[in-house]
Amino acid sequence: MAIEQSNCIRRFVRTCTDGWEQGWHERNGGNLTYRMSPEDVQVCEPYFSLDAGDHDHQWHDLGVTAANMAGQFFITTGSGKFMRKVSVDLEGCVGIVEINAKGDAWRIVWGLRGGGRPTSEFPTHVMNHSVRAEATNGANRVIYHAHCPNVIALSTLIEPDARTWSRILWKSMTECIIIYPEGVGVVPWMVPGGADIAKATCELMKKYQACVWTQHGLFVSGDTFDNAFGLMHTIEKSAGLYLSACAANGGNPPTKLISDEQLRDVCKAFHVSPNEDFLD
Ligand code: 2HA
Ligand code: ZN
Repeated sequence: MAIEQSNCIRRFVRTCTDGWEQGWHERNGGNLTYRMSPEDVQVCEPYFSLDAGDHDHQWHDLGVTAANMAGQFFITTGSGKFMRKVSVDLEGCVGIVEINAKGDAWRIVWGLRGGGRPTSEFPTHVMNHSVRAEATNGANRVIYHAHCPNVIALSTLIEPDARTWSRILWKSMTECIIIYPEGVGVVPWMVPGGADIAKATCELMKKYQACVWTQHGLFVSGDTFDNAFGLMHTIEKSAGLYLSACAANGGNPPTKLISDEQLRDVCKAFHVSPNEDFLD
């Protein structure tokens, strides 16, 4: 077997390709990380290497500390790498990174050949893995960031407010509230790749599975690649439906959005508890 055939790498690559095909990843836009299970590590370990020459093998400061991520291994897209190229140049675009025993440094153990580094959002991803693992009792393994065009367009029109966003998204497509009954968090416009956006996102991800990054895109989590991708897709589609309905209505908000009562009925039928703060 080659490492390319492992389930975790196959699913990682498929997610990158799916996101590219959706039009979410212009140039080097977006990034994906996966926290490997012990079985994943066992399957991939024979391919790990700490020899100089294959890739940078030094420990590097993470810039933050995530104690519950100590000793974990992550598959990550590389800084400046293109999602479009992941399926054709896996070892150049993607790496496996180990977190040290203190949870404050990383080193590459596989991939990112030719001097590659983990995504510029790696500290943000690791901090959010830490928060989501805590919030889901270890179930969450995927953090995914994409430049979804409809979400970005909508963020240029409405206030960066979680209640406003959640209501619009829930009310534009019936099954949204089943997928994210807690709603979505919203991070106001911030410089990407820094400590501030990492902290702001982490604070919100204690409560939400997904956060809008105003005029930038979407940041989601999930237990599996399918669920993280599906959440991204559901939110992006709903934002697009709202925008098309506004356009079809001469630029005015749609007149027949799903009512609060209907949202409650859906929740009842599907046994989910909505975030009551966001319902009238
Ligand atoms: O990886 O999308 O937010 C490039 C980005 C940073
Ligand atoms: Zn981005």
